[in-house]
Amino acid sequence: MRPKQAKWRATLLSGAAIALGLAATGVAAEEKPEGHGDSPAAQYVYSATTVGEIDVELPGRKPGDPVMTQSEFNKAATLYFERCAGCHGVLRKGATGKPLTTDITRENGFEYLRDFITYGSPAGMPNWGTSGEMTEEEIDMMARYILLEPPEPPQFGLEKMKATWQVIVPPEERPTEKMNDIAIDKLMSVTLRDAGQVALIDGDSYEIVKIFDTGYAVHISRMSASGRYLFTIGRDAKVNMIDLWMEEPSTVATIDTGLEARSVETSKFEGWEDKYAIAGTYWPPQYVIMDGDTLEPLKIKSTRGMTVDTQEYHPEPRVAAIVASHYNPEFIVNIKETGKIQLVDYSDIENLKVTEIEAERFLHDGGFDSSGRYFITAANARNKLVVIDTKEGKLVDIVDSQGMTPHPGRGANIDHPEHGPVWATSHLGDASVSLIGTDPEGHPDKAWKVVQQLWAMGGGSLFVKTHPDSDHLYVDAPLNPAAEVSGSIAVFNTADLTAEDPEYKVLPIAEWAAIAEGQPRVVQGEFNKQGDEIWFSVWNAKDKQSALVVVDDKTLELKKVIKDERLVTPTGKFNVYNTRKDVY
Ligand code: DHE
Repeated sequence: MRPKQAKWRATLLSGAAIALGLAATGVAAEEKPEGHGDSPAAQYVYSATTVGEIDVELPGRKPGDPVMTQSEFNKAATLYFERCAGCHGVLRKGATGKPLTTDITRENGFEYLRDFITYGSPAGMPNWGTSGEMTEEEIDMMARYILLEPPEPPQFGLEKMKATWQVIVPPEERPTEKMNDIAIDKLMSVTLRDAGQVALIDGDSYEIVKIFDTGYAVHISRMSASGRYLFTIGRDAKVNMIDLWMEEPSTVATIDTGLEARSVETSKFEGWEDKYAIAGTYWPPQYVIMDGDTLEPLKIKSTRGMTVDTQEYHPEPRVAAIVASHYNPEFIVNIKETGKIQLVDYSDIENLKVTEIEAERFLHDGGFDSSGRYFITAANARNKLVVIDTKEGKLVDIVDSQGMTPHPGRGANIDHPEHGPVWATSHLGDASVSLIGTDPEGHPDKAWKVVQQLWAMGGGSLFVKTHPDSDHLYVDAPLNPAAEVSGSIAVFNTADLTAEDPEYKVLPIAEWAAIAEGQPRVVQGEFNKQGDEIWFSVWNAKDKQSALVVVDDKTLELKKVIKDERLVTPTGKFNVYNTRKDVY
């Protein structure tokens, strides 16, 4: 039960960066490279699902262009945006994968491209053909498609945003005090991914309070600082603003902020509570600051610019995690492909001041240390953790996470018996959990260093979780290929971390959920407000039963299984109190 790093690196590395090695002309295509396409990292590649739905226009035919009909071009574009854009970029200029611009693809030619897509490469390109994921016909079409100039999805400026913006209940018609007897801080907002909904679940009775229609494949929920408004963002960049004070909590405003998105946040600095909201988009590459009462779009800022290392222009740097500073009136915005973190000062948005911090490319998710001062975020494709001092507005350090593809979610803060305050992340590509010291004053020799590595069940982990009142660190592995691992949770006792090789207990969460059909994955623990129980999603296919499993944090025993036919594909869960106060 203790796979060591080397073994897991060997088996999972191949898919960690799906890079089409076209620049290396002459590299022979191989028979099915082991593990391609079915490694955890390969399953966790961004899919531009909404962009994939837009109609694109076949470019005018030039001499030497492959023959393609408009309908084939549309189909190929959808396939490209959904399967390939995550690594090679929407505009094919390259991201974690190599560029696929026509100067490169045309030099390689149709047969080469067709074989490359069919067989993959040892550098990380999946074997789309031999794995059965694309038909011969689709591959033929895709090889022709990438010989043509890429279509560019539309931009999304103020006019378009305003055209989608709806204030369903204006602020003056909303209550001035809480009108219901719901224990708001105890609510759990649960993403129902494939239903495009969120469920609000009562933290005491486990009853569903209400289900809301939100954006397509909704991604996360965030709370306004006061705890009154809940914001959700769909993959289609739709933001919903839900007023939890109304007699029946309801959506009071919505807006489309672009075509693809993953992040939303609200202003939290003292004196600015609930004043602004911000949404970051994958396409177009930009973020928008909105009025915190109505979602009126106020300021849009493009993220296009130079990469941090090679200082080359990048046309589509996506916005990854956004958090709100507790020390300054600032949003902290991760810009993925350029590797920059922007501190966006919202105290005067007409004269917007942005501090741009040089970090590391491929920034993804992250969270605060226990003091709320330091933001620690993963540059996952570079195996690095970047530390930002949000009080001073500076880069503190860039730390090697010592594992393969760190994926912290918001991370987990532990008071370590030997090393003092530490922050934890697990990894997508191996079984390790890295603990880094976060107390530069009390433990200066440990600060911003990996002070300990733990070994959990296996690769494919996405989220770790604890709570200030808990003695446990929970580690999931939803993308692990083995069903018994992806259906379980590893739990470390944080008081026992001084042992030479700390053991973990395995909680068979999927088994406890007793779901007859499918192979559900167990994902993302979230504590309740009191910190005495943790909820897990048992995430099954859309047409199969899913569940939420509640575990007693003190006894590690099953407390409750929540099943309801409306709980379709539950993934992320956000307790109102913990989310608004950044407790994790
Ligand atoms: Fe997420 C957070 C992006 C796939 C569940 N996800 C985030 C954040 C980003 C992101 C940028 C941080 C938001 C923030 O803090 O502001 N996620 C992406 C992707 O690009 C990716 C890899 C592929 C895609 O096309 O979307 C992706 N994510 C997934 C999933 O497949 C998950 C497991 C299930 C789902 O619902 O889609 C998933 N992501 C989550 C969750 C969080 C998240 C639950 C918030 C965790 C938290 O505790 O804060």
